[in-house]
Amino acid sequence: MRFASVVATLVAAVAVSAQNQTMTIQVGAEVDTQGGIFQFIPNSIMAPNGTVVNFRFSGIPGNHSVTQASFNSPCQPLAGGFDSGWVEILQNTTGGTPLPSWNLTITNDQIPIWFFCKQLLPSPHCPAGMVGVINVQPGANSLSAFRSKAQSDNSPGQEQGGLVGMGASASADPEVPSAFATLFKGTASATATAPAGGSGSAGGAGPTNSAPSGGAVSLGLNMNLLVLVLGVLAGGALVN
Ligand SMILES: [Cu+2]
Repeated sequence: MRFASVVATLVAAVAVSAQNQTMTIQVGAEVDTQGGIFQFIPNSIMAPNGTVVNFRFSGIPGNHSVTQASFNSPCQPLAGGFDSGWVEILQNTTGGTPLPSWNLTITNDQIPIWFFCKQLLPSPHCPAGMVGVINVQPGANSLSAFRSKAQSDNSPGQEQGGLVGMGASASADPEVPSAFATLFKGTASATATAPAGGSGSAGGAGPTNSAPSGGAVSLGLNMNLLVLVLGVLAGGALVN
C-alpha cells in the first residue's frame, strides 16, 4: 500500500514535469559559477519518454561533450551510446548569438541514462565532476556514487559515439553558431587544441634555415618529416 502511494506520488511528479516536454541542462559553466566550470546544471533530472532534453553549451569559453557512459565506467563512452561530439565555444564576441545546443529525446525512462564530458584539456573534466544522470532509479545506483567512481578515472575515453544511444537519441548533431563555436567529431586528435602540433612545426624551422647546400636542403626536408612524425606522436600521446 505504502509502495503504491509512493509510486502514485512519483507518477504525479513526473506528470507535472512532463507538461513541459522540453527540459534544459547547461553544459559547462563559468569560472565564477558556484561549483566551477566542470559541471552539468542540473546534473540530475527525471524525464519521461518523449521529453526533449536540450543541452545548452554555455561555458564560455569552453570545450565540452555530452557522452553516454555506464554506471560502472563513468568516464568511458558506452558502446552503442550517444555522443554530442566536442563543442568548442570561443569568446562570444557577437553578443546575443544563440548558444550551441543539442536535443536528446528520451526513449526509455525505465533505465538510468548516465553521461559525462570527455574533454581532456586543460585537465580531464569527468573526474573533476562533469557527470550527470537522467532518470536515476529510486533505491538503485546514485549520482553521488557515480561521481565518486568518476573521480578515480583520469583517462576519459575518447571514442566517438553516435546520435542514437541507450534510452535516448538525437536526430541531429548539435546546432553550432559558426560565429563563435565549432563542433568536432571523431578522434581526440582532431580537437588537439594547438599546443603539441604548434610547437613541433616551429622547431622545424631552425635546421632548415642553417643549411646552405643542396644536400642540406634534403636534410631540412627530412627534419621537417621528423618534426611532422614527432608532432603526430605527440598528438597521440595527448590522446592517451
Ligand atoms: Cu567538459
